[in-house]
Amino acid sequence: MADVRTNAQPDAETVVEAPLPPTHIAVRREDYTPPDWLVPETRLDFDLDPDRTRVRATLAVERNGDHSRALRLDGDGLTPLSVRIDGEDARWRMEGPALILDIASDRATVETEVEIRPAANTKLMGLYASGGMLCTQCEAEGFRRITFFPDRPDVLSKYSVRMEGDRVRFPVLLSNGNPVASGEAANGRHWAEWEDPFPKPSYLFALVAGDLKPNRDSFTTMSGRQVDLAIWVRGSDLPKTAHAMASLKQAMAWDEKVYGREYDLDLFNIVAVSDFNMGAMENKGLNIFNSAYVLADQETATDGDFDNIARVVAHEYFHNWSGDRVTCRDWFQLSLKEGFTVFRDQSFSADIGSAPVKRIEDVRVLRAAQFPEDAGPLAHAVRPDSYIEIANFYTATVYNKGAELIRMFATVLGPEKFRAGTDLYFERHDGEAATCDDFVKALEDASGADLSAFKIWYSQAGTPRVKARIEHDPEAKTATLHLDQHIDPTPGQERKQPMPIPLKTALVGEASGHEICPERLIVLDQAEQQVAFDNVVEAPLLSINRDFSAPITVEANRKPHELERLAQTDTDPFARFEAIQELMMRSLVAGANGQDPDTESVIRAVAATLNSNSLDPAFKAEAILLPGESLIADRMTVVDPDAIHASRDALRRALGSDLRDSLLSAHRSDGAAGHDLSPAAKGVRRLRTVALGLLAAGNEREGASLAKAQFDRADNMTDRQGALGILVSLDAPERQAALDAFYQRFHDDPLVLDKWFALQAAAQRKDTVDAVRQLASHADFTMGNPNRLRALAGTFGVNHWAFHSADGRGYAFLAEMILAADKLNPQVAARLVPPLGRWRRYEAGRSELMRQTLERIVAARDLSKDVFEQVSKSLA
Ligand code: 0A1
Ligand code: ZN
Repeated sequence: MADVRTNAQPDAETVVEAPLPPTHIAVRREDYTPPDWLVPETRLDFDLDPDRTRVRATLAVERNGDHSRALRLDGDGLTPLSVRIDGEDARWRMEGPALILDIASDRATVETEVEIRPAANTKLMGLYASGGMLCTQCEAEGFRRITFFPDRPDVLSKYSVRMEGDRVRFPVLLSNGNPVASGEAANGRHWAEWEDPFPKPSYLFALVAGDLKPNRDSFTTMSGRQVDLAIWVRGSDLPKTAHAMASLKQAMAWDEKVYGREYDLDLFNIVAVSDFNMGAMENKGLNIFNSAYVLADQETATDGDFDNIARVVAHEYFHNWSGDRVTCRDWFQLSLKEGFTVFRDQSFSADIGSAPVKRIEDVRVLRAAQFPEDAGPLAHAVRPDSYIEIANFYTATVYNKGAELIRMFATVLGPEKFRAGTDLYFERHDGEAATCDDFVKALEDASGADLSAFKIWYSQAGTPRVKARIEHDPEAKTATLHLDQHIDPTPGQERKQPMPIPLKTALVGEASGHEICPERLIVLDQAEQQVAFDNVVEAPLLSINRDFSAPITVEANRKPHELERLAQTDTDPFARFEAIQELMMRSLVAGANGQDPDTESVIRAVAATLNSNSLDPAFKAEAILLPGESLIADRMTVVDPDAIHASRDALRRALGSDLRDSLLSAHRSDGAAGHDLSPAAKGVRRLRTVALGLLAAGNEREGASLAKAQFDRADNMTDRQGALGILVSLDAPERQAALDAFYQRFHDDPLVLDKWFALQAAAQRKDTVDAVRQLASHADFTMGNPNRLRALAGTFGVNHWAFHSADGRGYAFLAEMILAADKLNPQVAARLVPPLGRWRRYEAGRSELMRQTLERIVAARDLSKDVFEQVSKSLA
């Protein structure tokens, strides 16, 4: 039955059935129209209580343009308790979840009142309870779960907020902007008022009420203003906030220096919450963080955790300009703020750490998360054309490929013109809701460059595959580079156009090892293209897509010995990394296909890297780490997970035993005190564990005892987790001993306990599927906490070999988790689906089991639209 409720016609008989807004139907980009009504001012009044919170909203509304359409206020699960227009009780009706008001005048004051139940909000969207506090998450469409509002990013409003709540339970009351007043109220309650002078879309609204303690600091901006900073956490977590605070100040200084962006309020608050669907949220002046991206100390956080905190703190802070001051017109433009902001946080991390290693890490993430997206049933463009549930589009494509797109603009324009372009973008669109086209236009206008050809990167999905072949004419001392590009069809895009692909390219002399033709930027923009090189004085080796200048895959006709040579001589660190990885990949794919894996060339290349005196340990660690099993799967026509695992295992064993001495000395290398977070010390620790992993592959007994020794001696979580991560995959008594010791020591720390779950879900063992099932019944497991669910089910889903157990038990387990989680938190449940989605690529037995599993999920009753979209698209 259509969900039509109204106050004007309370009798069911007389209710005219309005068409139900279809919920599982796609929203399309081409249907965008400007808002019918604007809301220049919004006043919110919260009477806070976990069980029943009253929300009164007073909206100053203004007709936008010449039309007579009603005012439509989005709602989600809300029932109006009262609706007033200009102070009078008003007639209203519901269309599905939305509140519809007919307003005759062009301006009006609309007041609504609703009651919501934060403690019962398991979706963690809107106002919800977490660890005794109340907090909000509104992006993308959570605000409509708090109050009726035109909940779309192009309706910008100035907010003033009053909240009242129990003084003991909620001593701290925060919202966006600046505090303007506070006081005591009756019955042990108190109140606070906040005002945000910057108009913002509803998705940036935030409120926090809880018993929190601040780590306070301050930052003086480039124009000499003092900004008060505070990171709010539970009192016992205060000692773990130093790194986040230091990162925040670094990020503020960096954005001034690199982008000329100054912070604009006098106050910047960060709050850590334990239950959060994503990483963090950039609400204006009041960022809300998953505690995993705030809390860290040497004992409980790894180097990777510290890096992630700096990255996410910077990311959210950078959104103040790329997202808040200039926001998105509609959700199809999501990459306008996310791709750009990821690019900004990547550049920041590169600047404060090791740039080459950061670039390798970023490409690793892209290949692991985005390339599979582009190659599977959920492929979509950086600027998608349609969605059923926008929460499903916070993807590696929108974020990470979006960042690569911005990086290509920066590469093509060069740093000065790119900066002029971003300056113009911020200036031109300050206070507006903009589009991806606006961004490109600003870059073009400021630089004089024509970037129109590059816009196809926003609209065309799929990863281009570039074939490259170099032909040398020794007589003429010339070389010709033959390039062609191809993109496989993706859903809804059968035919692909050639894309402009910026390729940083150089030629390296095979004999001399010198760069004989210096790096140049080639833009491949045809299906096929040839590029001439002069002065090619010796046989050349092709160094292409240096620094990963384009998000593509390259198939170059390079022989193993040429790759080996490049791995030792290429002056571009990324290209050097690529050469060795390509060598490994070819060996692994050959092995998995039952062909000769040519292990010798890999062993020589790894040995040369390990023993090099000029390479730093962090780079060595990245270079000698074998490509993961899913990456190998991406290279196979028909995926056989057992064959891939066997091939990878064999290569690791060979490396471990043949290079034992070099690996041992890398493992033992010193110079990394546990508290030392310098890039150099992190590199030493990283190599220590990567080497240990190979040693354990070569000799399980020796590996187990070395790993246990590292575990027992560790004075930091990096070494401890690294050792445990190796032990969990071994059949050794040290394994259980270490797992138990870890649990005993850390079971009271939820973030560390997440690691304990995740490490076991990642174990390379036949019985991992049984282990995860048992862990799902562990007393410390809960589906209600997204971090815990991801640690177990999310990690297991990407444990290629274990998940793809031939009997289908891995699929069955994940399906159970998805269906159970969907009842509580659809957003998080939907994010578990993609590993099942690639069923077409697997060998027949698994493929059929995966498909059946998806069918079973989609047949479930009351499936959320989040999971419905992911599963139905995976089956289509
Ligand atoms: N804009 C945030 C990501 C984010 C998106 C949706 C959320 O809802 C649960 C939460 C956070 C960012 O890019 O950091
Ligand atoms: Zn973001």
